[in-house]
Amino acid sequence: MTVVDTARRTNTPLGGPTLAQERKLVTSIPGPKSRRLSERKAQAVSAGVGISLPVYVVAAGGGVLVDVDGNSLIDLGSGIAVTGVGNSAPRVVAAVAAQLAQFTHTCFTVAPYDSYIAVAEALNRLTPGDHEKRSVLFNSGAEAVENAVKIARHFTGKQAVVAFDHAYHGRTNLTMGLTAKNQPYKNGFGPFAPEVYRAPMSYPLRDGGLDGVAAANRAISQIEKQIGASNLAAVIIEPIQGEGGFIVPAPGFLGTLLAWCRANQVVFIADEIQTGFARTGHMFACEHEGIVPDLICTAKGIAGGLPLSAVTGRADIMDSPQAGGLGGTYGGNPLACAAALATIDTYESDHLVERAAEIGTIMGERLGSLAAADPRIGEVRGRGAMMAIELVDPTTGEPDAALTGRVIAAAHAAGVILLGCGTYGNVIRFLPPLSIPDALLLEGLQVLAEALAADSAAV
Ligand code: PLZ
Repeated sequence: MTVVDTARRTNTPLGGPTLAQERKLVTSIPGPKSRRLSERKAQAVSAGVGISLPVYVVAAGGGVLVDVDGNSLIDLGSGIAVTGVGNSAPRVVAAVAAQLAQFTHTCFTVAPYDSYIAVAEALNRLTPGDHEKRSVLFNSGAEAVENAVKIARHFTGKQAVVAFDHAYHGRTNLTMGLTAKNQPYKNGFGPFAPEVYRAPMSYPLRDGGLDGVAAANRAISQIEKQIGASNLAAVIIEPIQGEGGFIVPAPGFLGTLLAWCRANQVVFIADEIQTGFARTGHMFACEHEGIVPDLICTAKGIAGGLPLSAVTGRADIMDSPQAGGLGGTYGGNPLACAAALATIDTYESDHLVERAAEIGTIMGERLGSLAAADPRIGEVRGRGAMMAIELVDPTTGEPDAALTGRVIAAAHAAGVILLGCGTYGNVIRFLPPLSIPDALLLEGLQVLAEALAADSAAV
């Protein structure tokens, strides 16, 4: 069966590494060669660049990363939700190699090429809604968000933008302003762009069980009183918040907000940079609630690891800016476009939407049974291959960031790459590549279970 074959696949020889799909530690983590590289990094790279797990990678594919010391680690992070199709996925390797031999760059806005158009056509086809759409390509997620805001302002002739509590939209000046969390993203980096406002999010675990419609009405009331729809160009929201803690808003929250935006000539921008491309068990997370955004920002999973991002949306909005108003030297670079076309083909041909849902079932069952027996797991949440646990003090329900840090460190030491997130630093997120074999996924979750058990034994 295709889905299972995909899941069991190790990367084939089309240029991608053929790696044993196993967790194998031959040194302590990090090993001596990685530690030496960390010393060089400290001397050569800005201290502002933090590292979650300082093992230096030499190869990756399927569900593993292999480091310079010869350790093979289980990857439950996908480079932060990027390598959905797996590292060096065979179709991506072949397409990029072929493009590399043809030409590497002309600048699309100087002398164009057809792959850029093909990526735009694919995005227009795949994103929610069957209305007429246009797309524009950039390099990073933050750049896509910046441009979505530019386009919304141009179209509406208005300036204010609303983002939500716990939001993450990037590290450039405007997107730092949209991002909620101070440390480490914003501290000392101001002043931030004007006309950015924050509204309360729906956070079912922590907002007293407010239902989605009530939570949206709370946000809308605040927006109306503090900003006014006549000044508001756009509302931007992650349909499931990523860095903020994999917060899934209560049902009805997104739909109520969208309806208010439509009624008030406010552009509704979905930031699907982390949730997009099969990750949640739909091609886009908005589809879980039948939400059709005006504009949608994508990046990460779009191109199998090559830098590419996009804004896609309603043709009338997207065609508003003057010619020359949108662009950039590298946006929609030919190598990234070749990678994106091969990546999108892989999602579709290998049925990775279904595979993400299957991974969600496996993770949901395993994490659910852990949570049932462990009151420190305050909640298991997420969709498809984007799930998380929120760790709390069982007596007070307060976030337990210290426990979270210890469990992640223990998993790293045991050869499993786990990522933390959350405003309170108490969420562990699971973002496996969709190419991970089931056995490796289950082994990774078993290491998590052992790390949690060992921690409670130690206390
Ligand atoms: N919007 C929803 O998740 C990137 C950030 C990692 P860029 N998230 C990972 C880090 O520490 O910098 C992200 C996101 C959402 C926007 C972005 C920004 O995407 O490609 O990192 O600019």
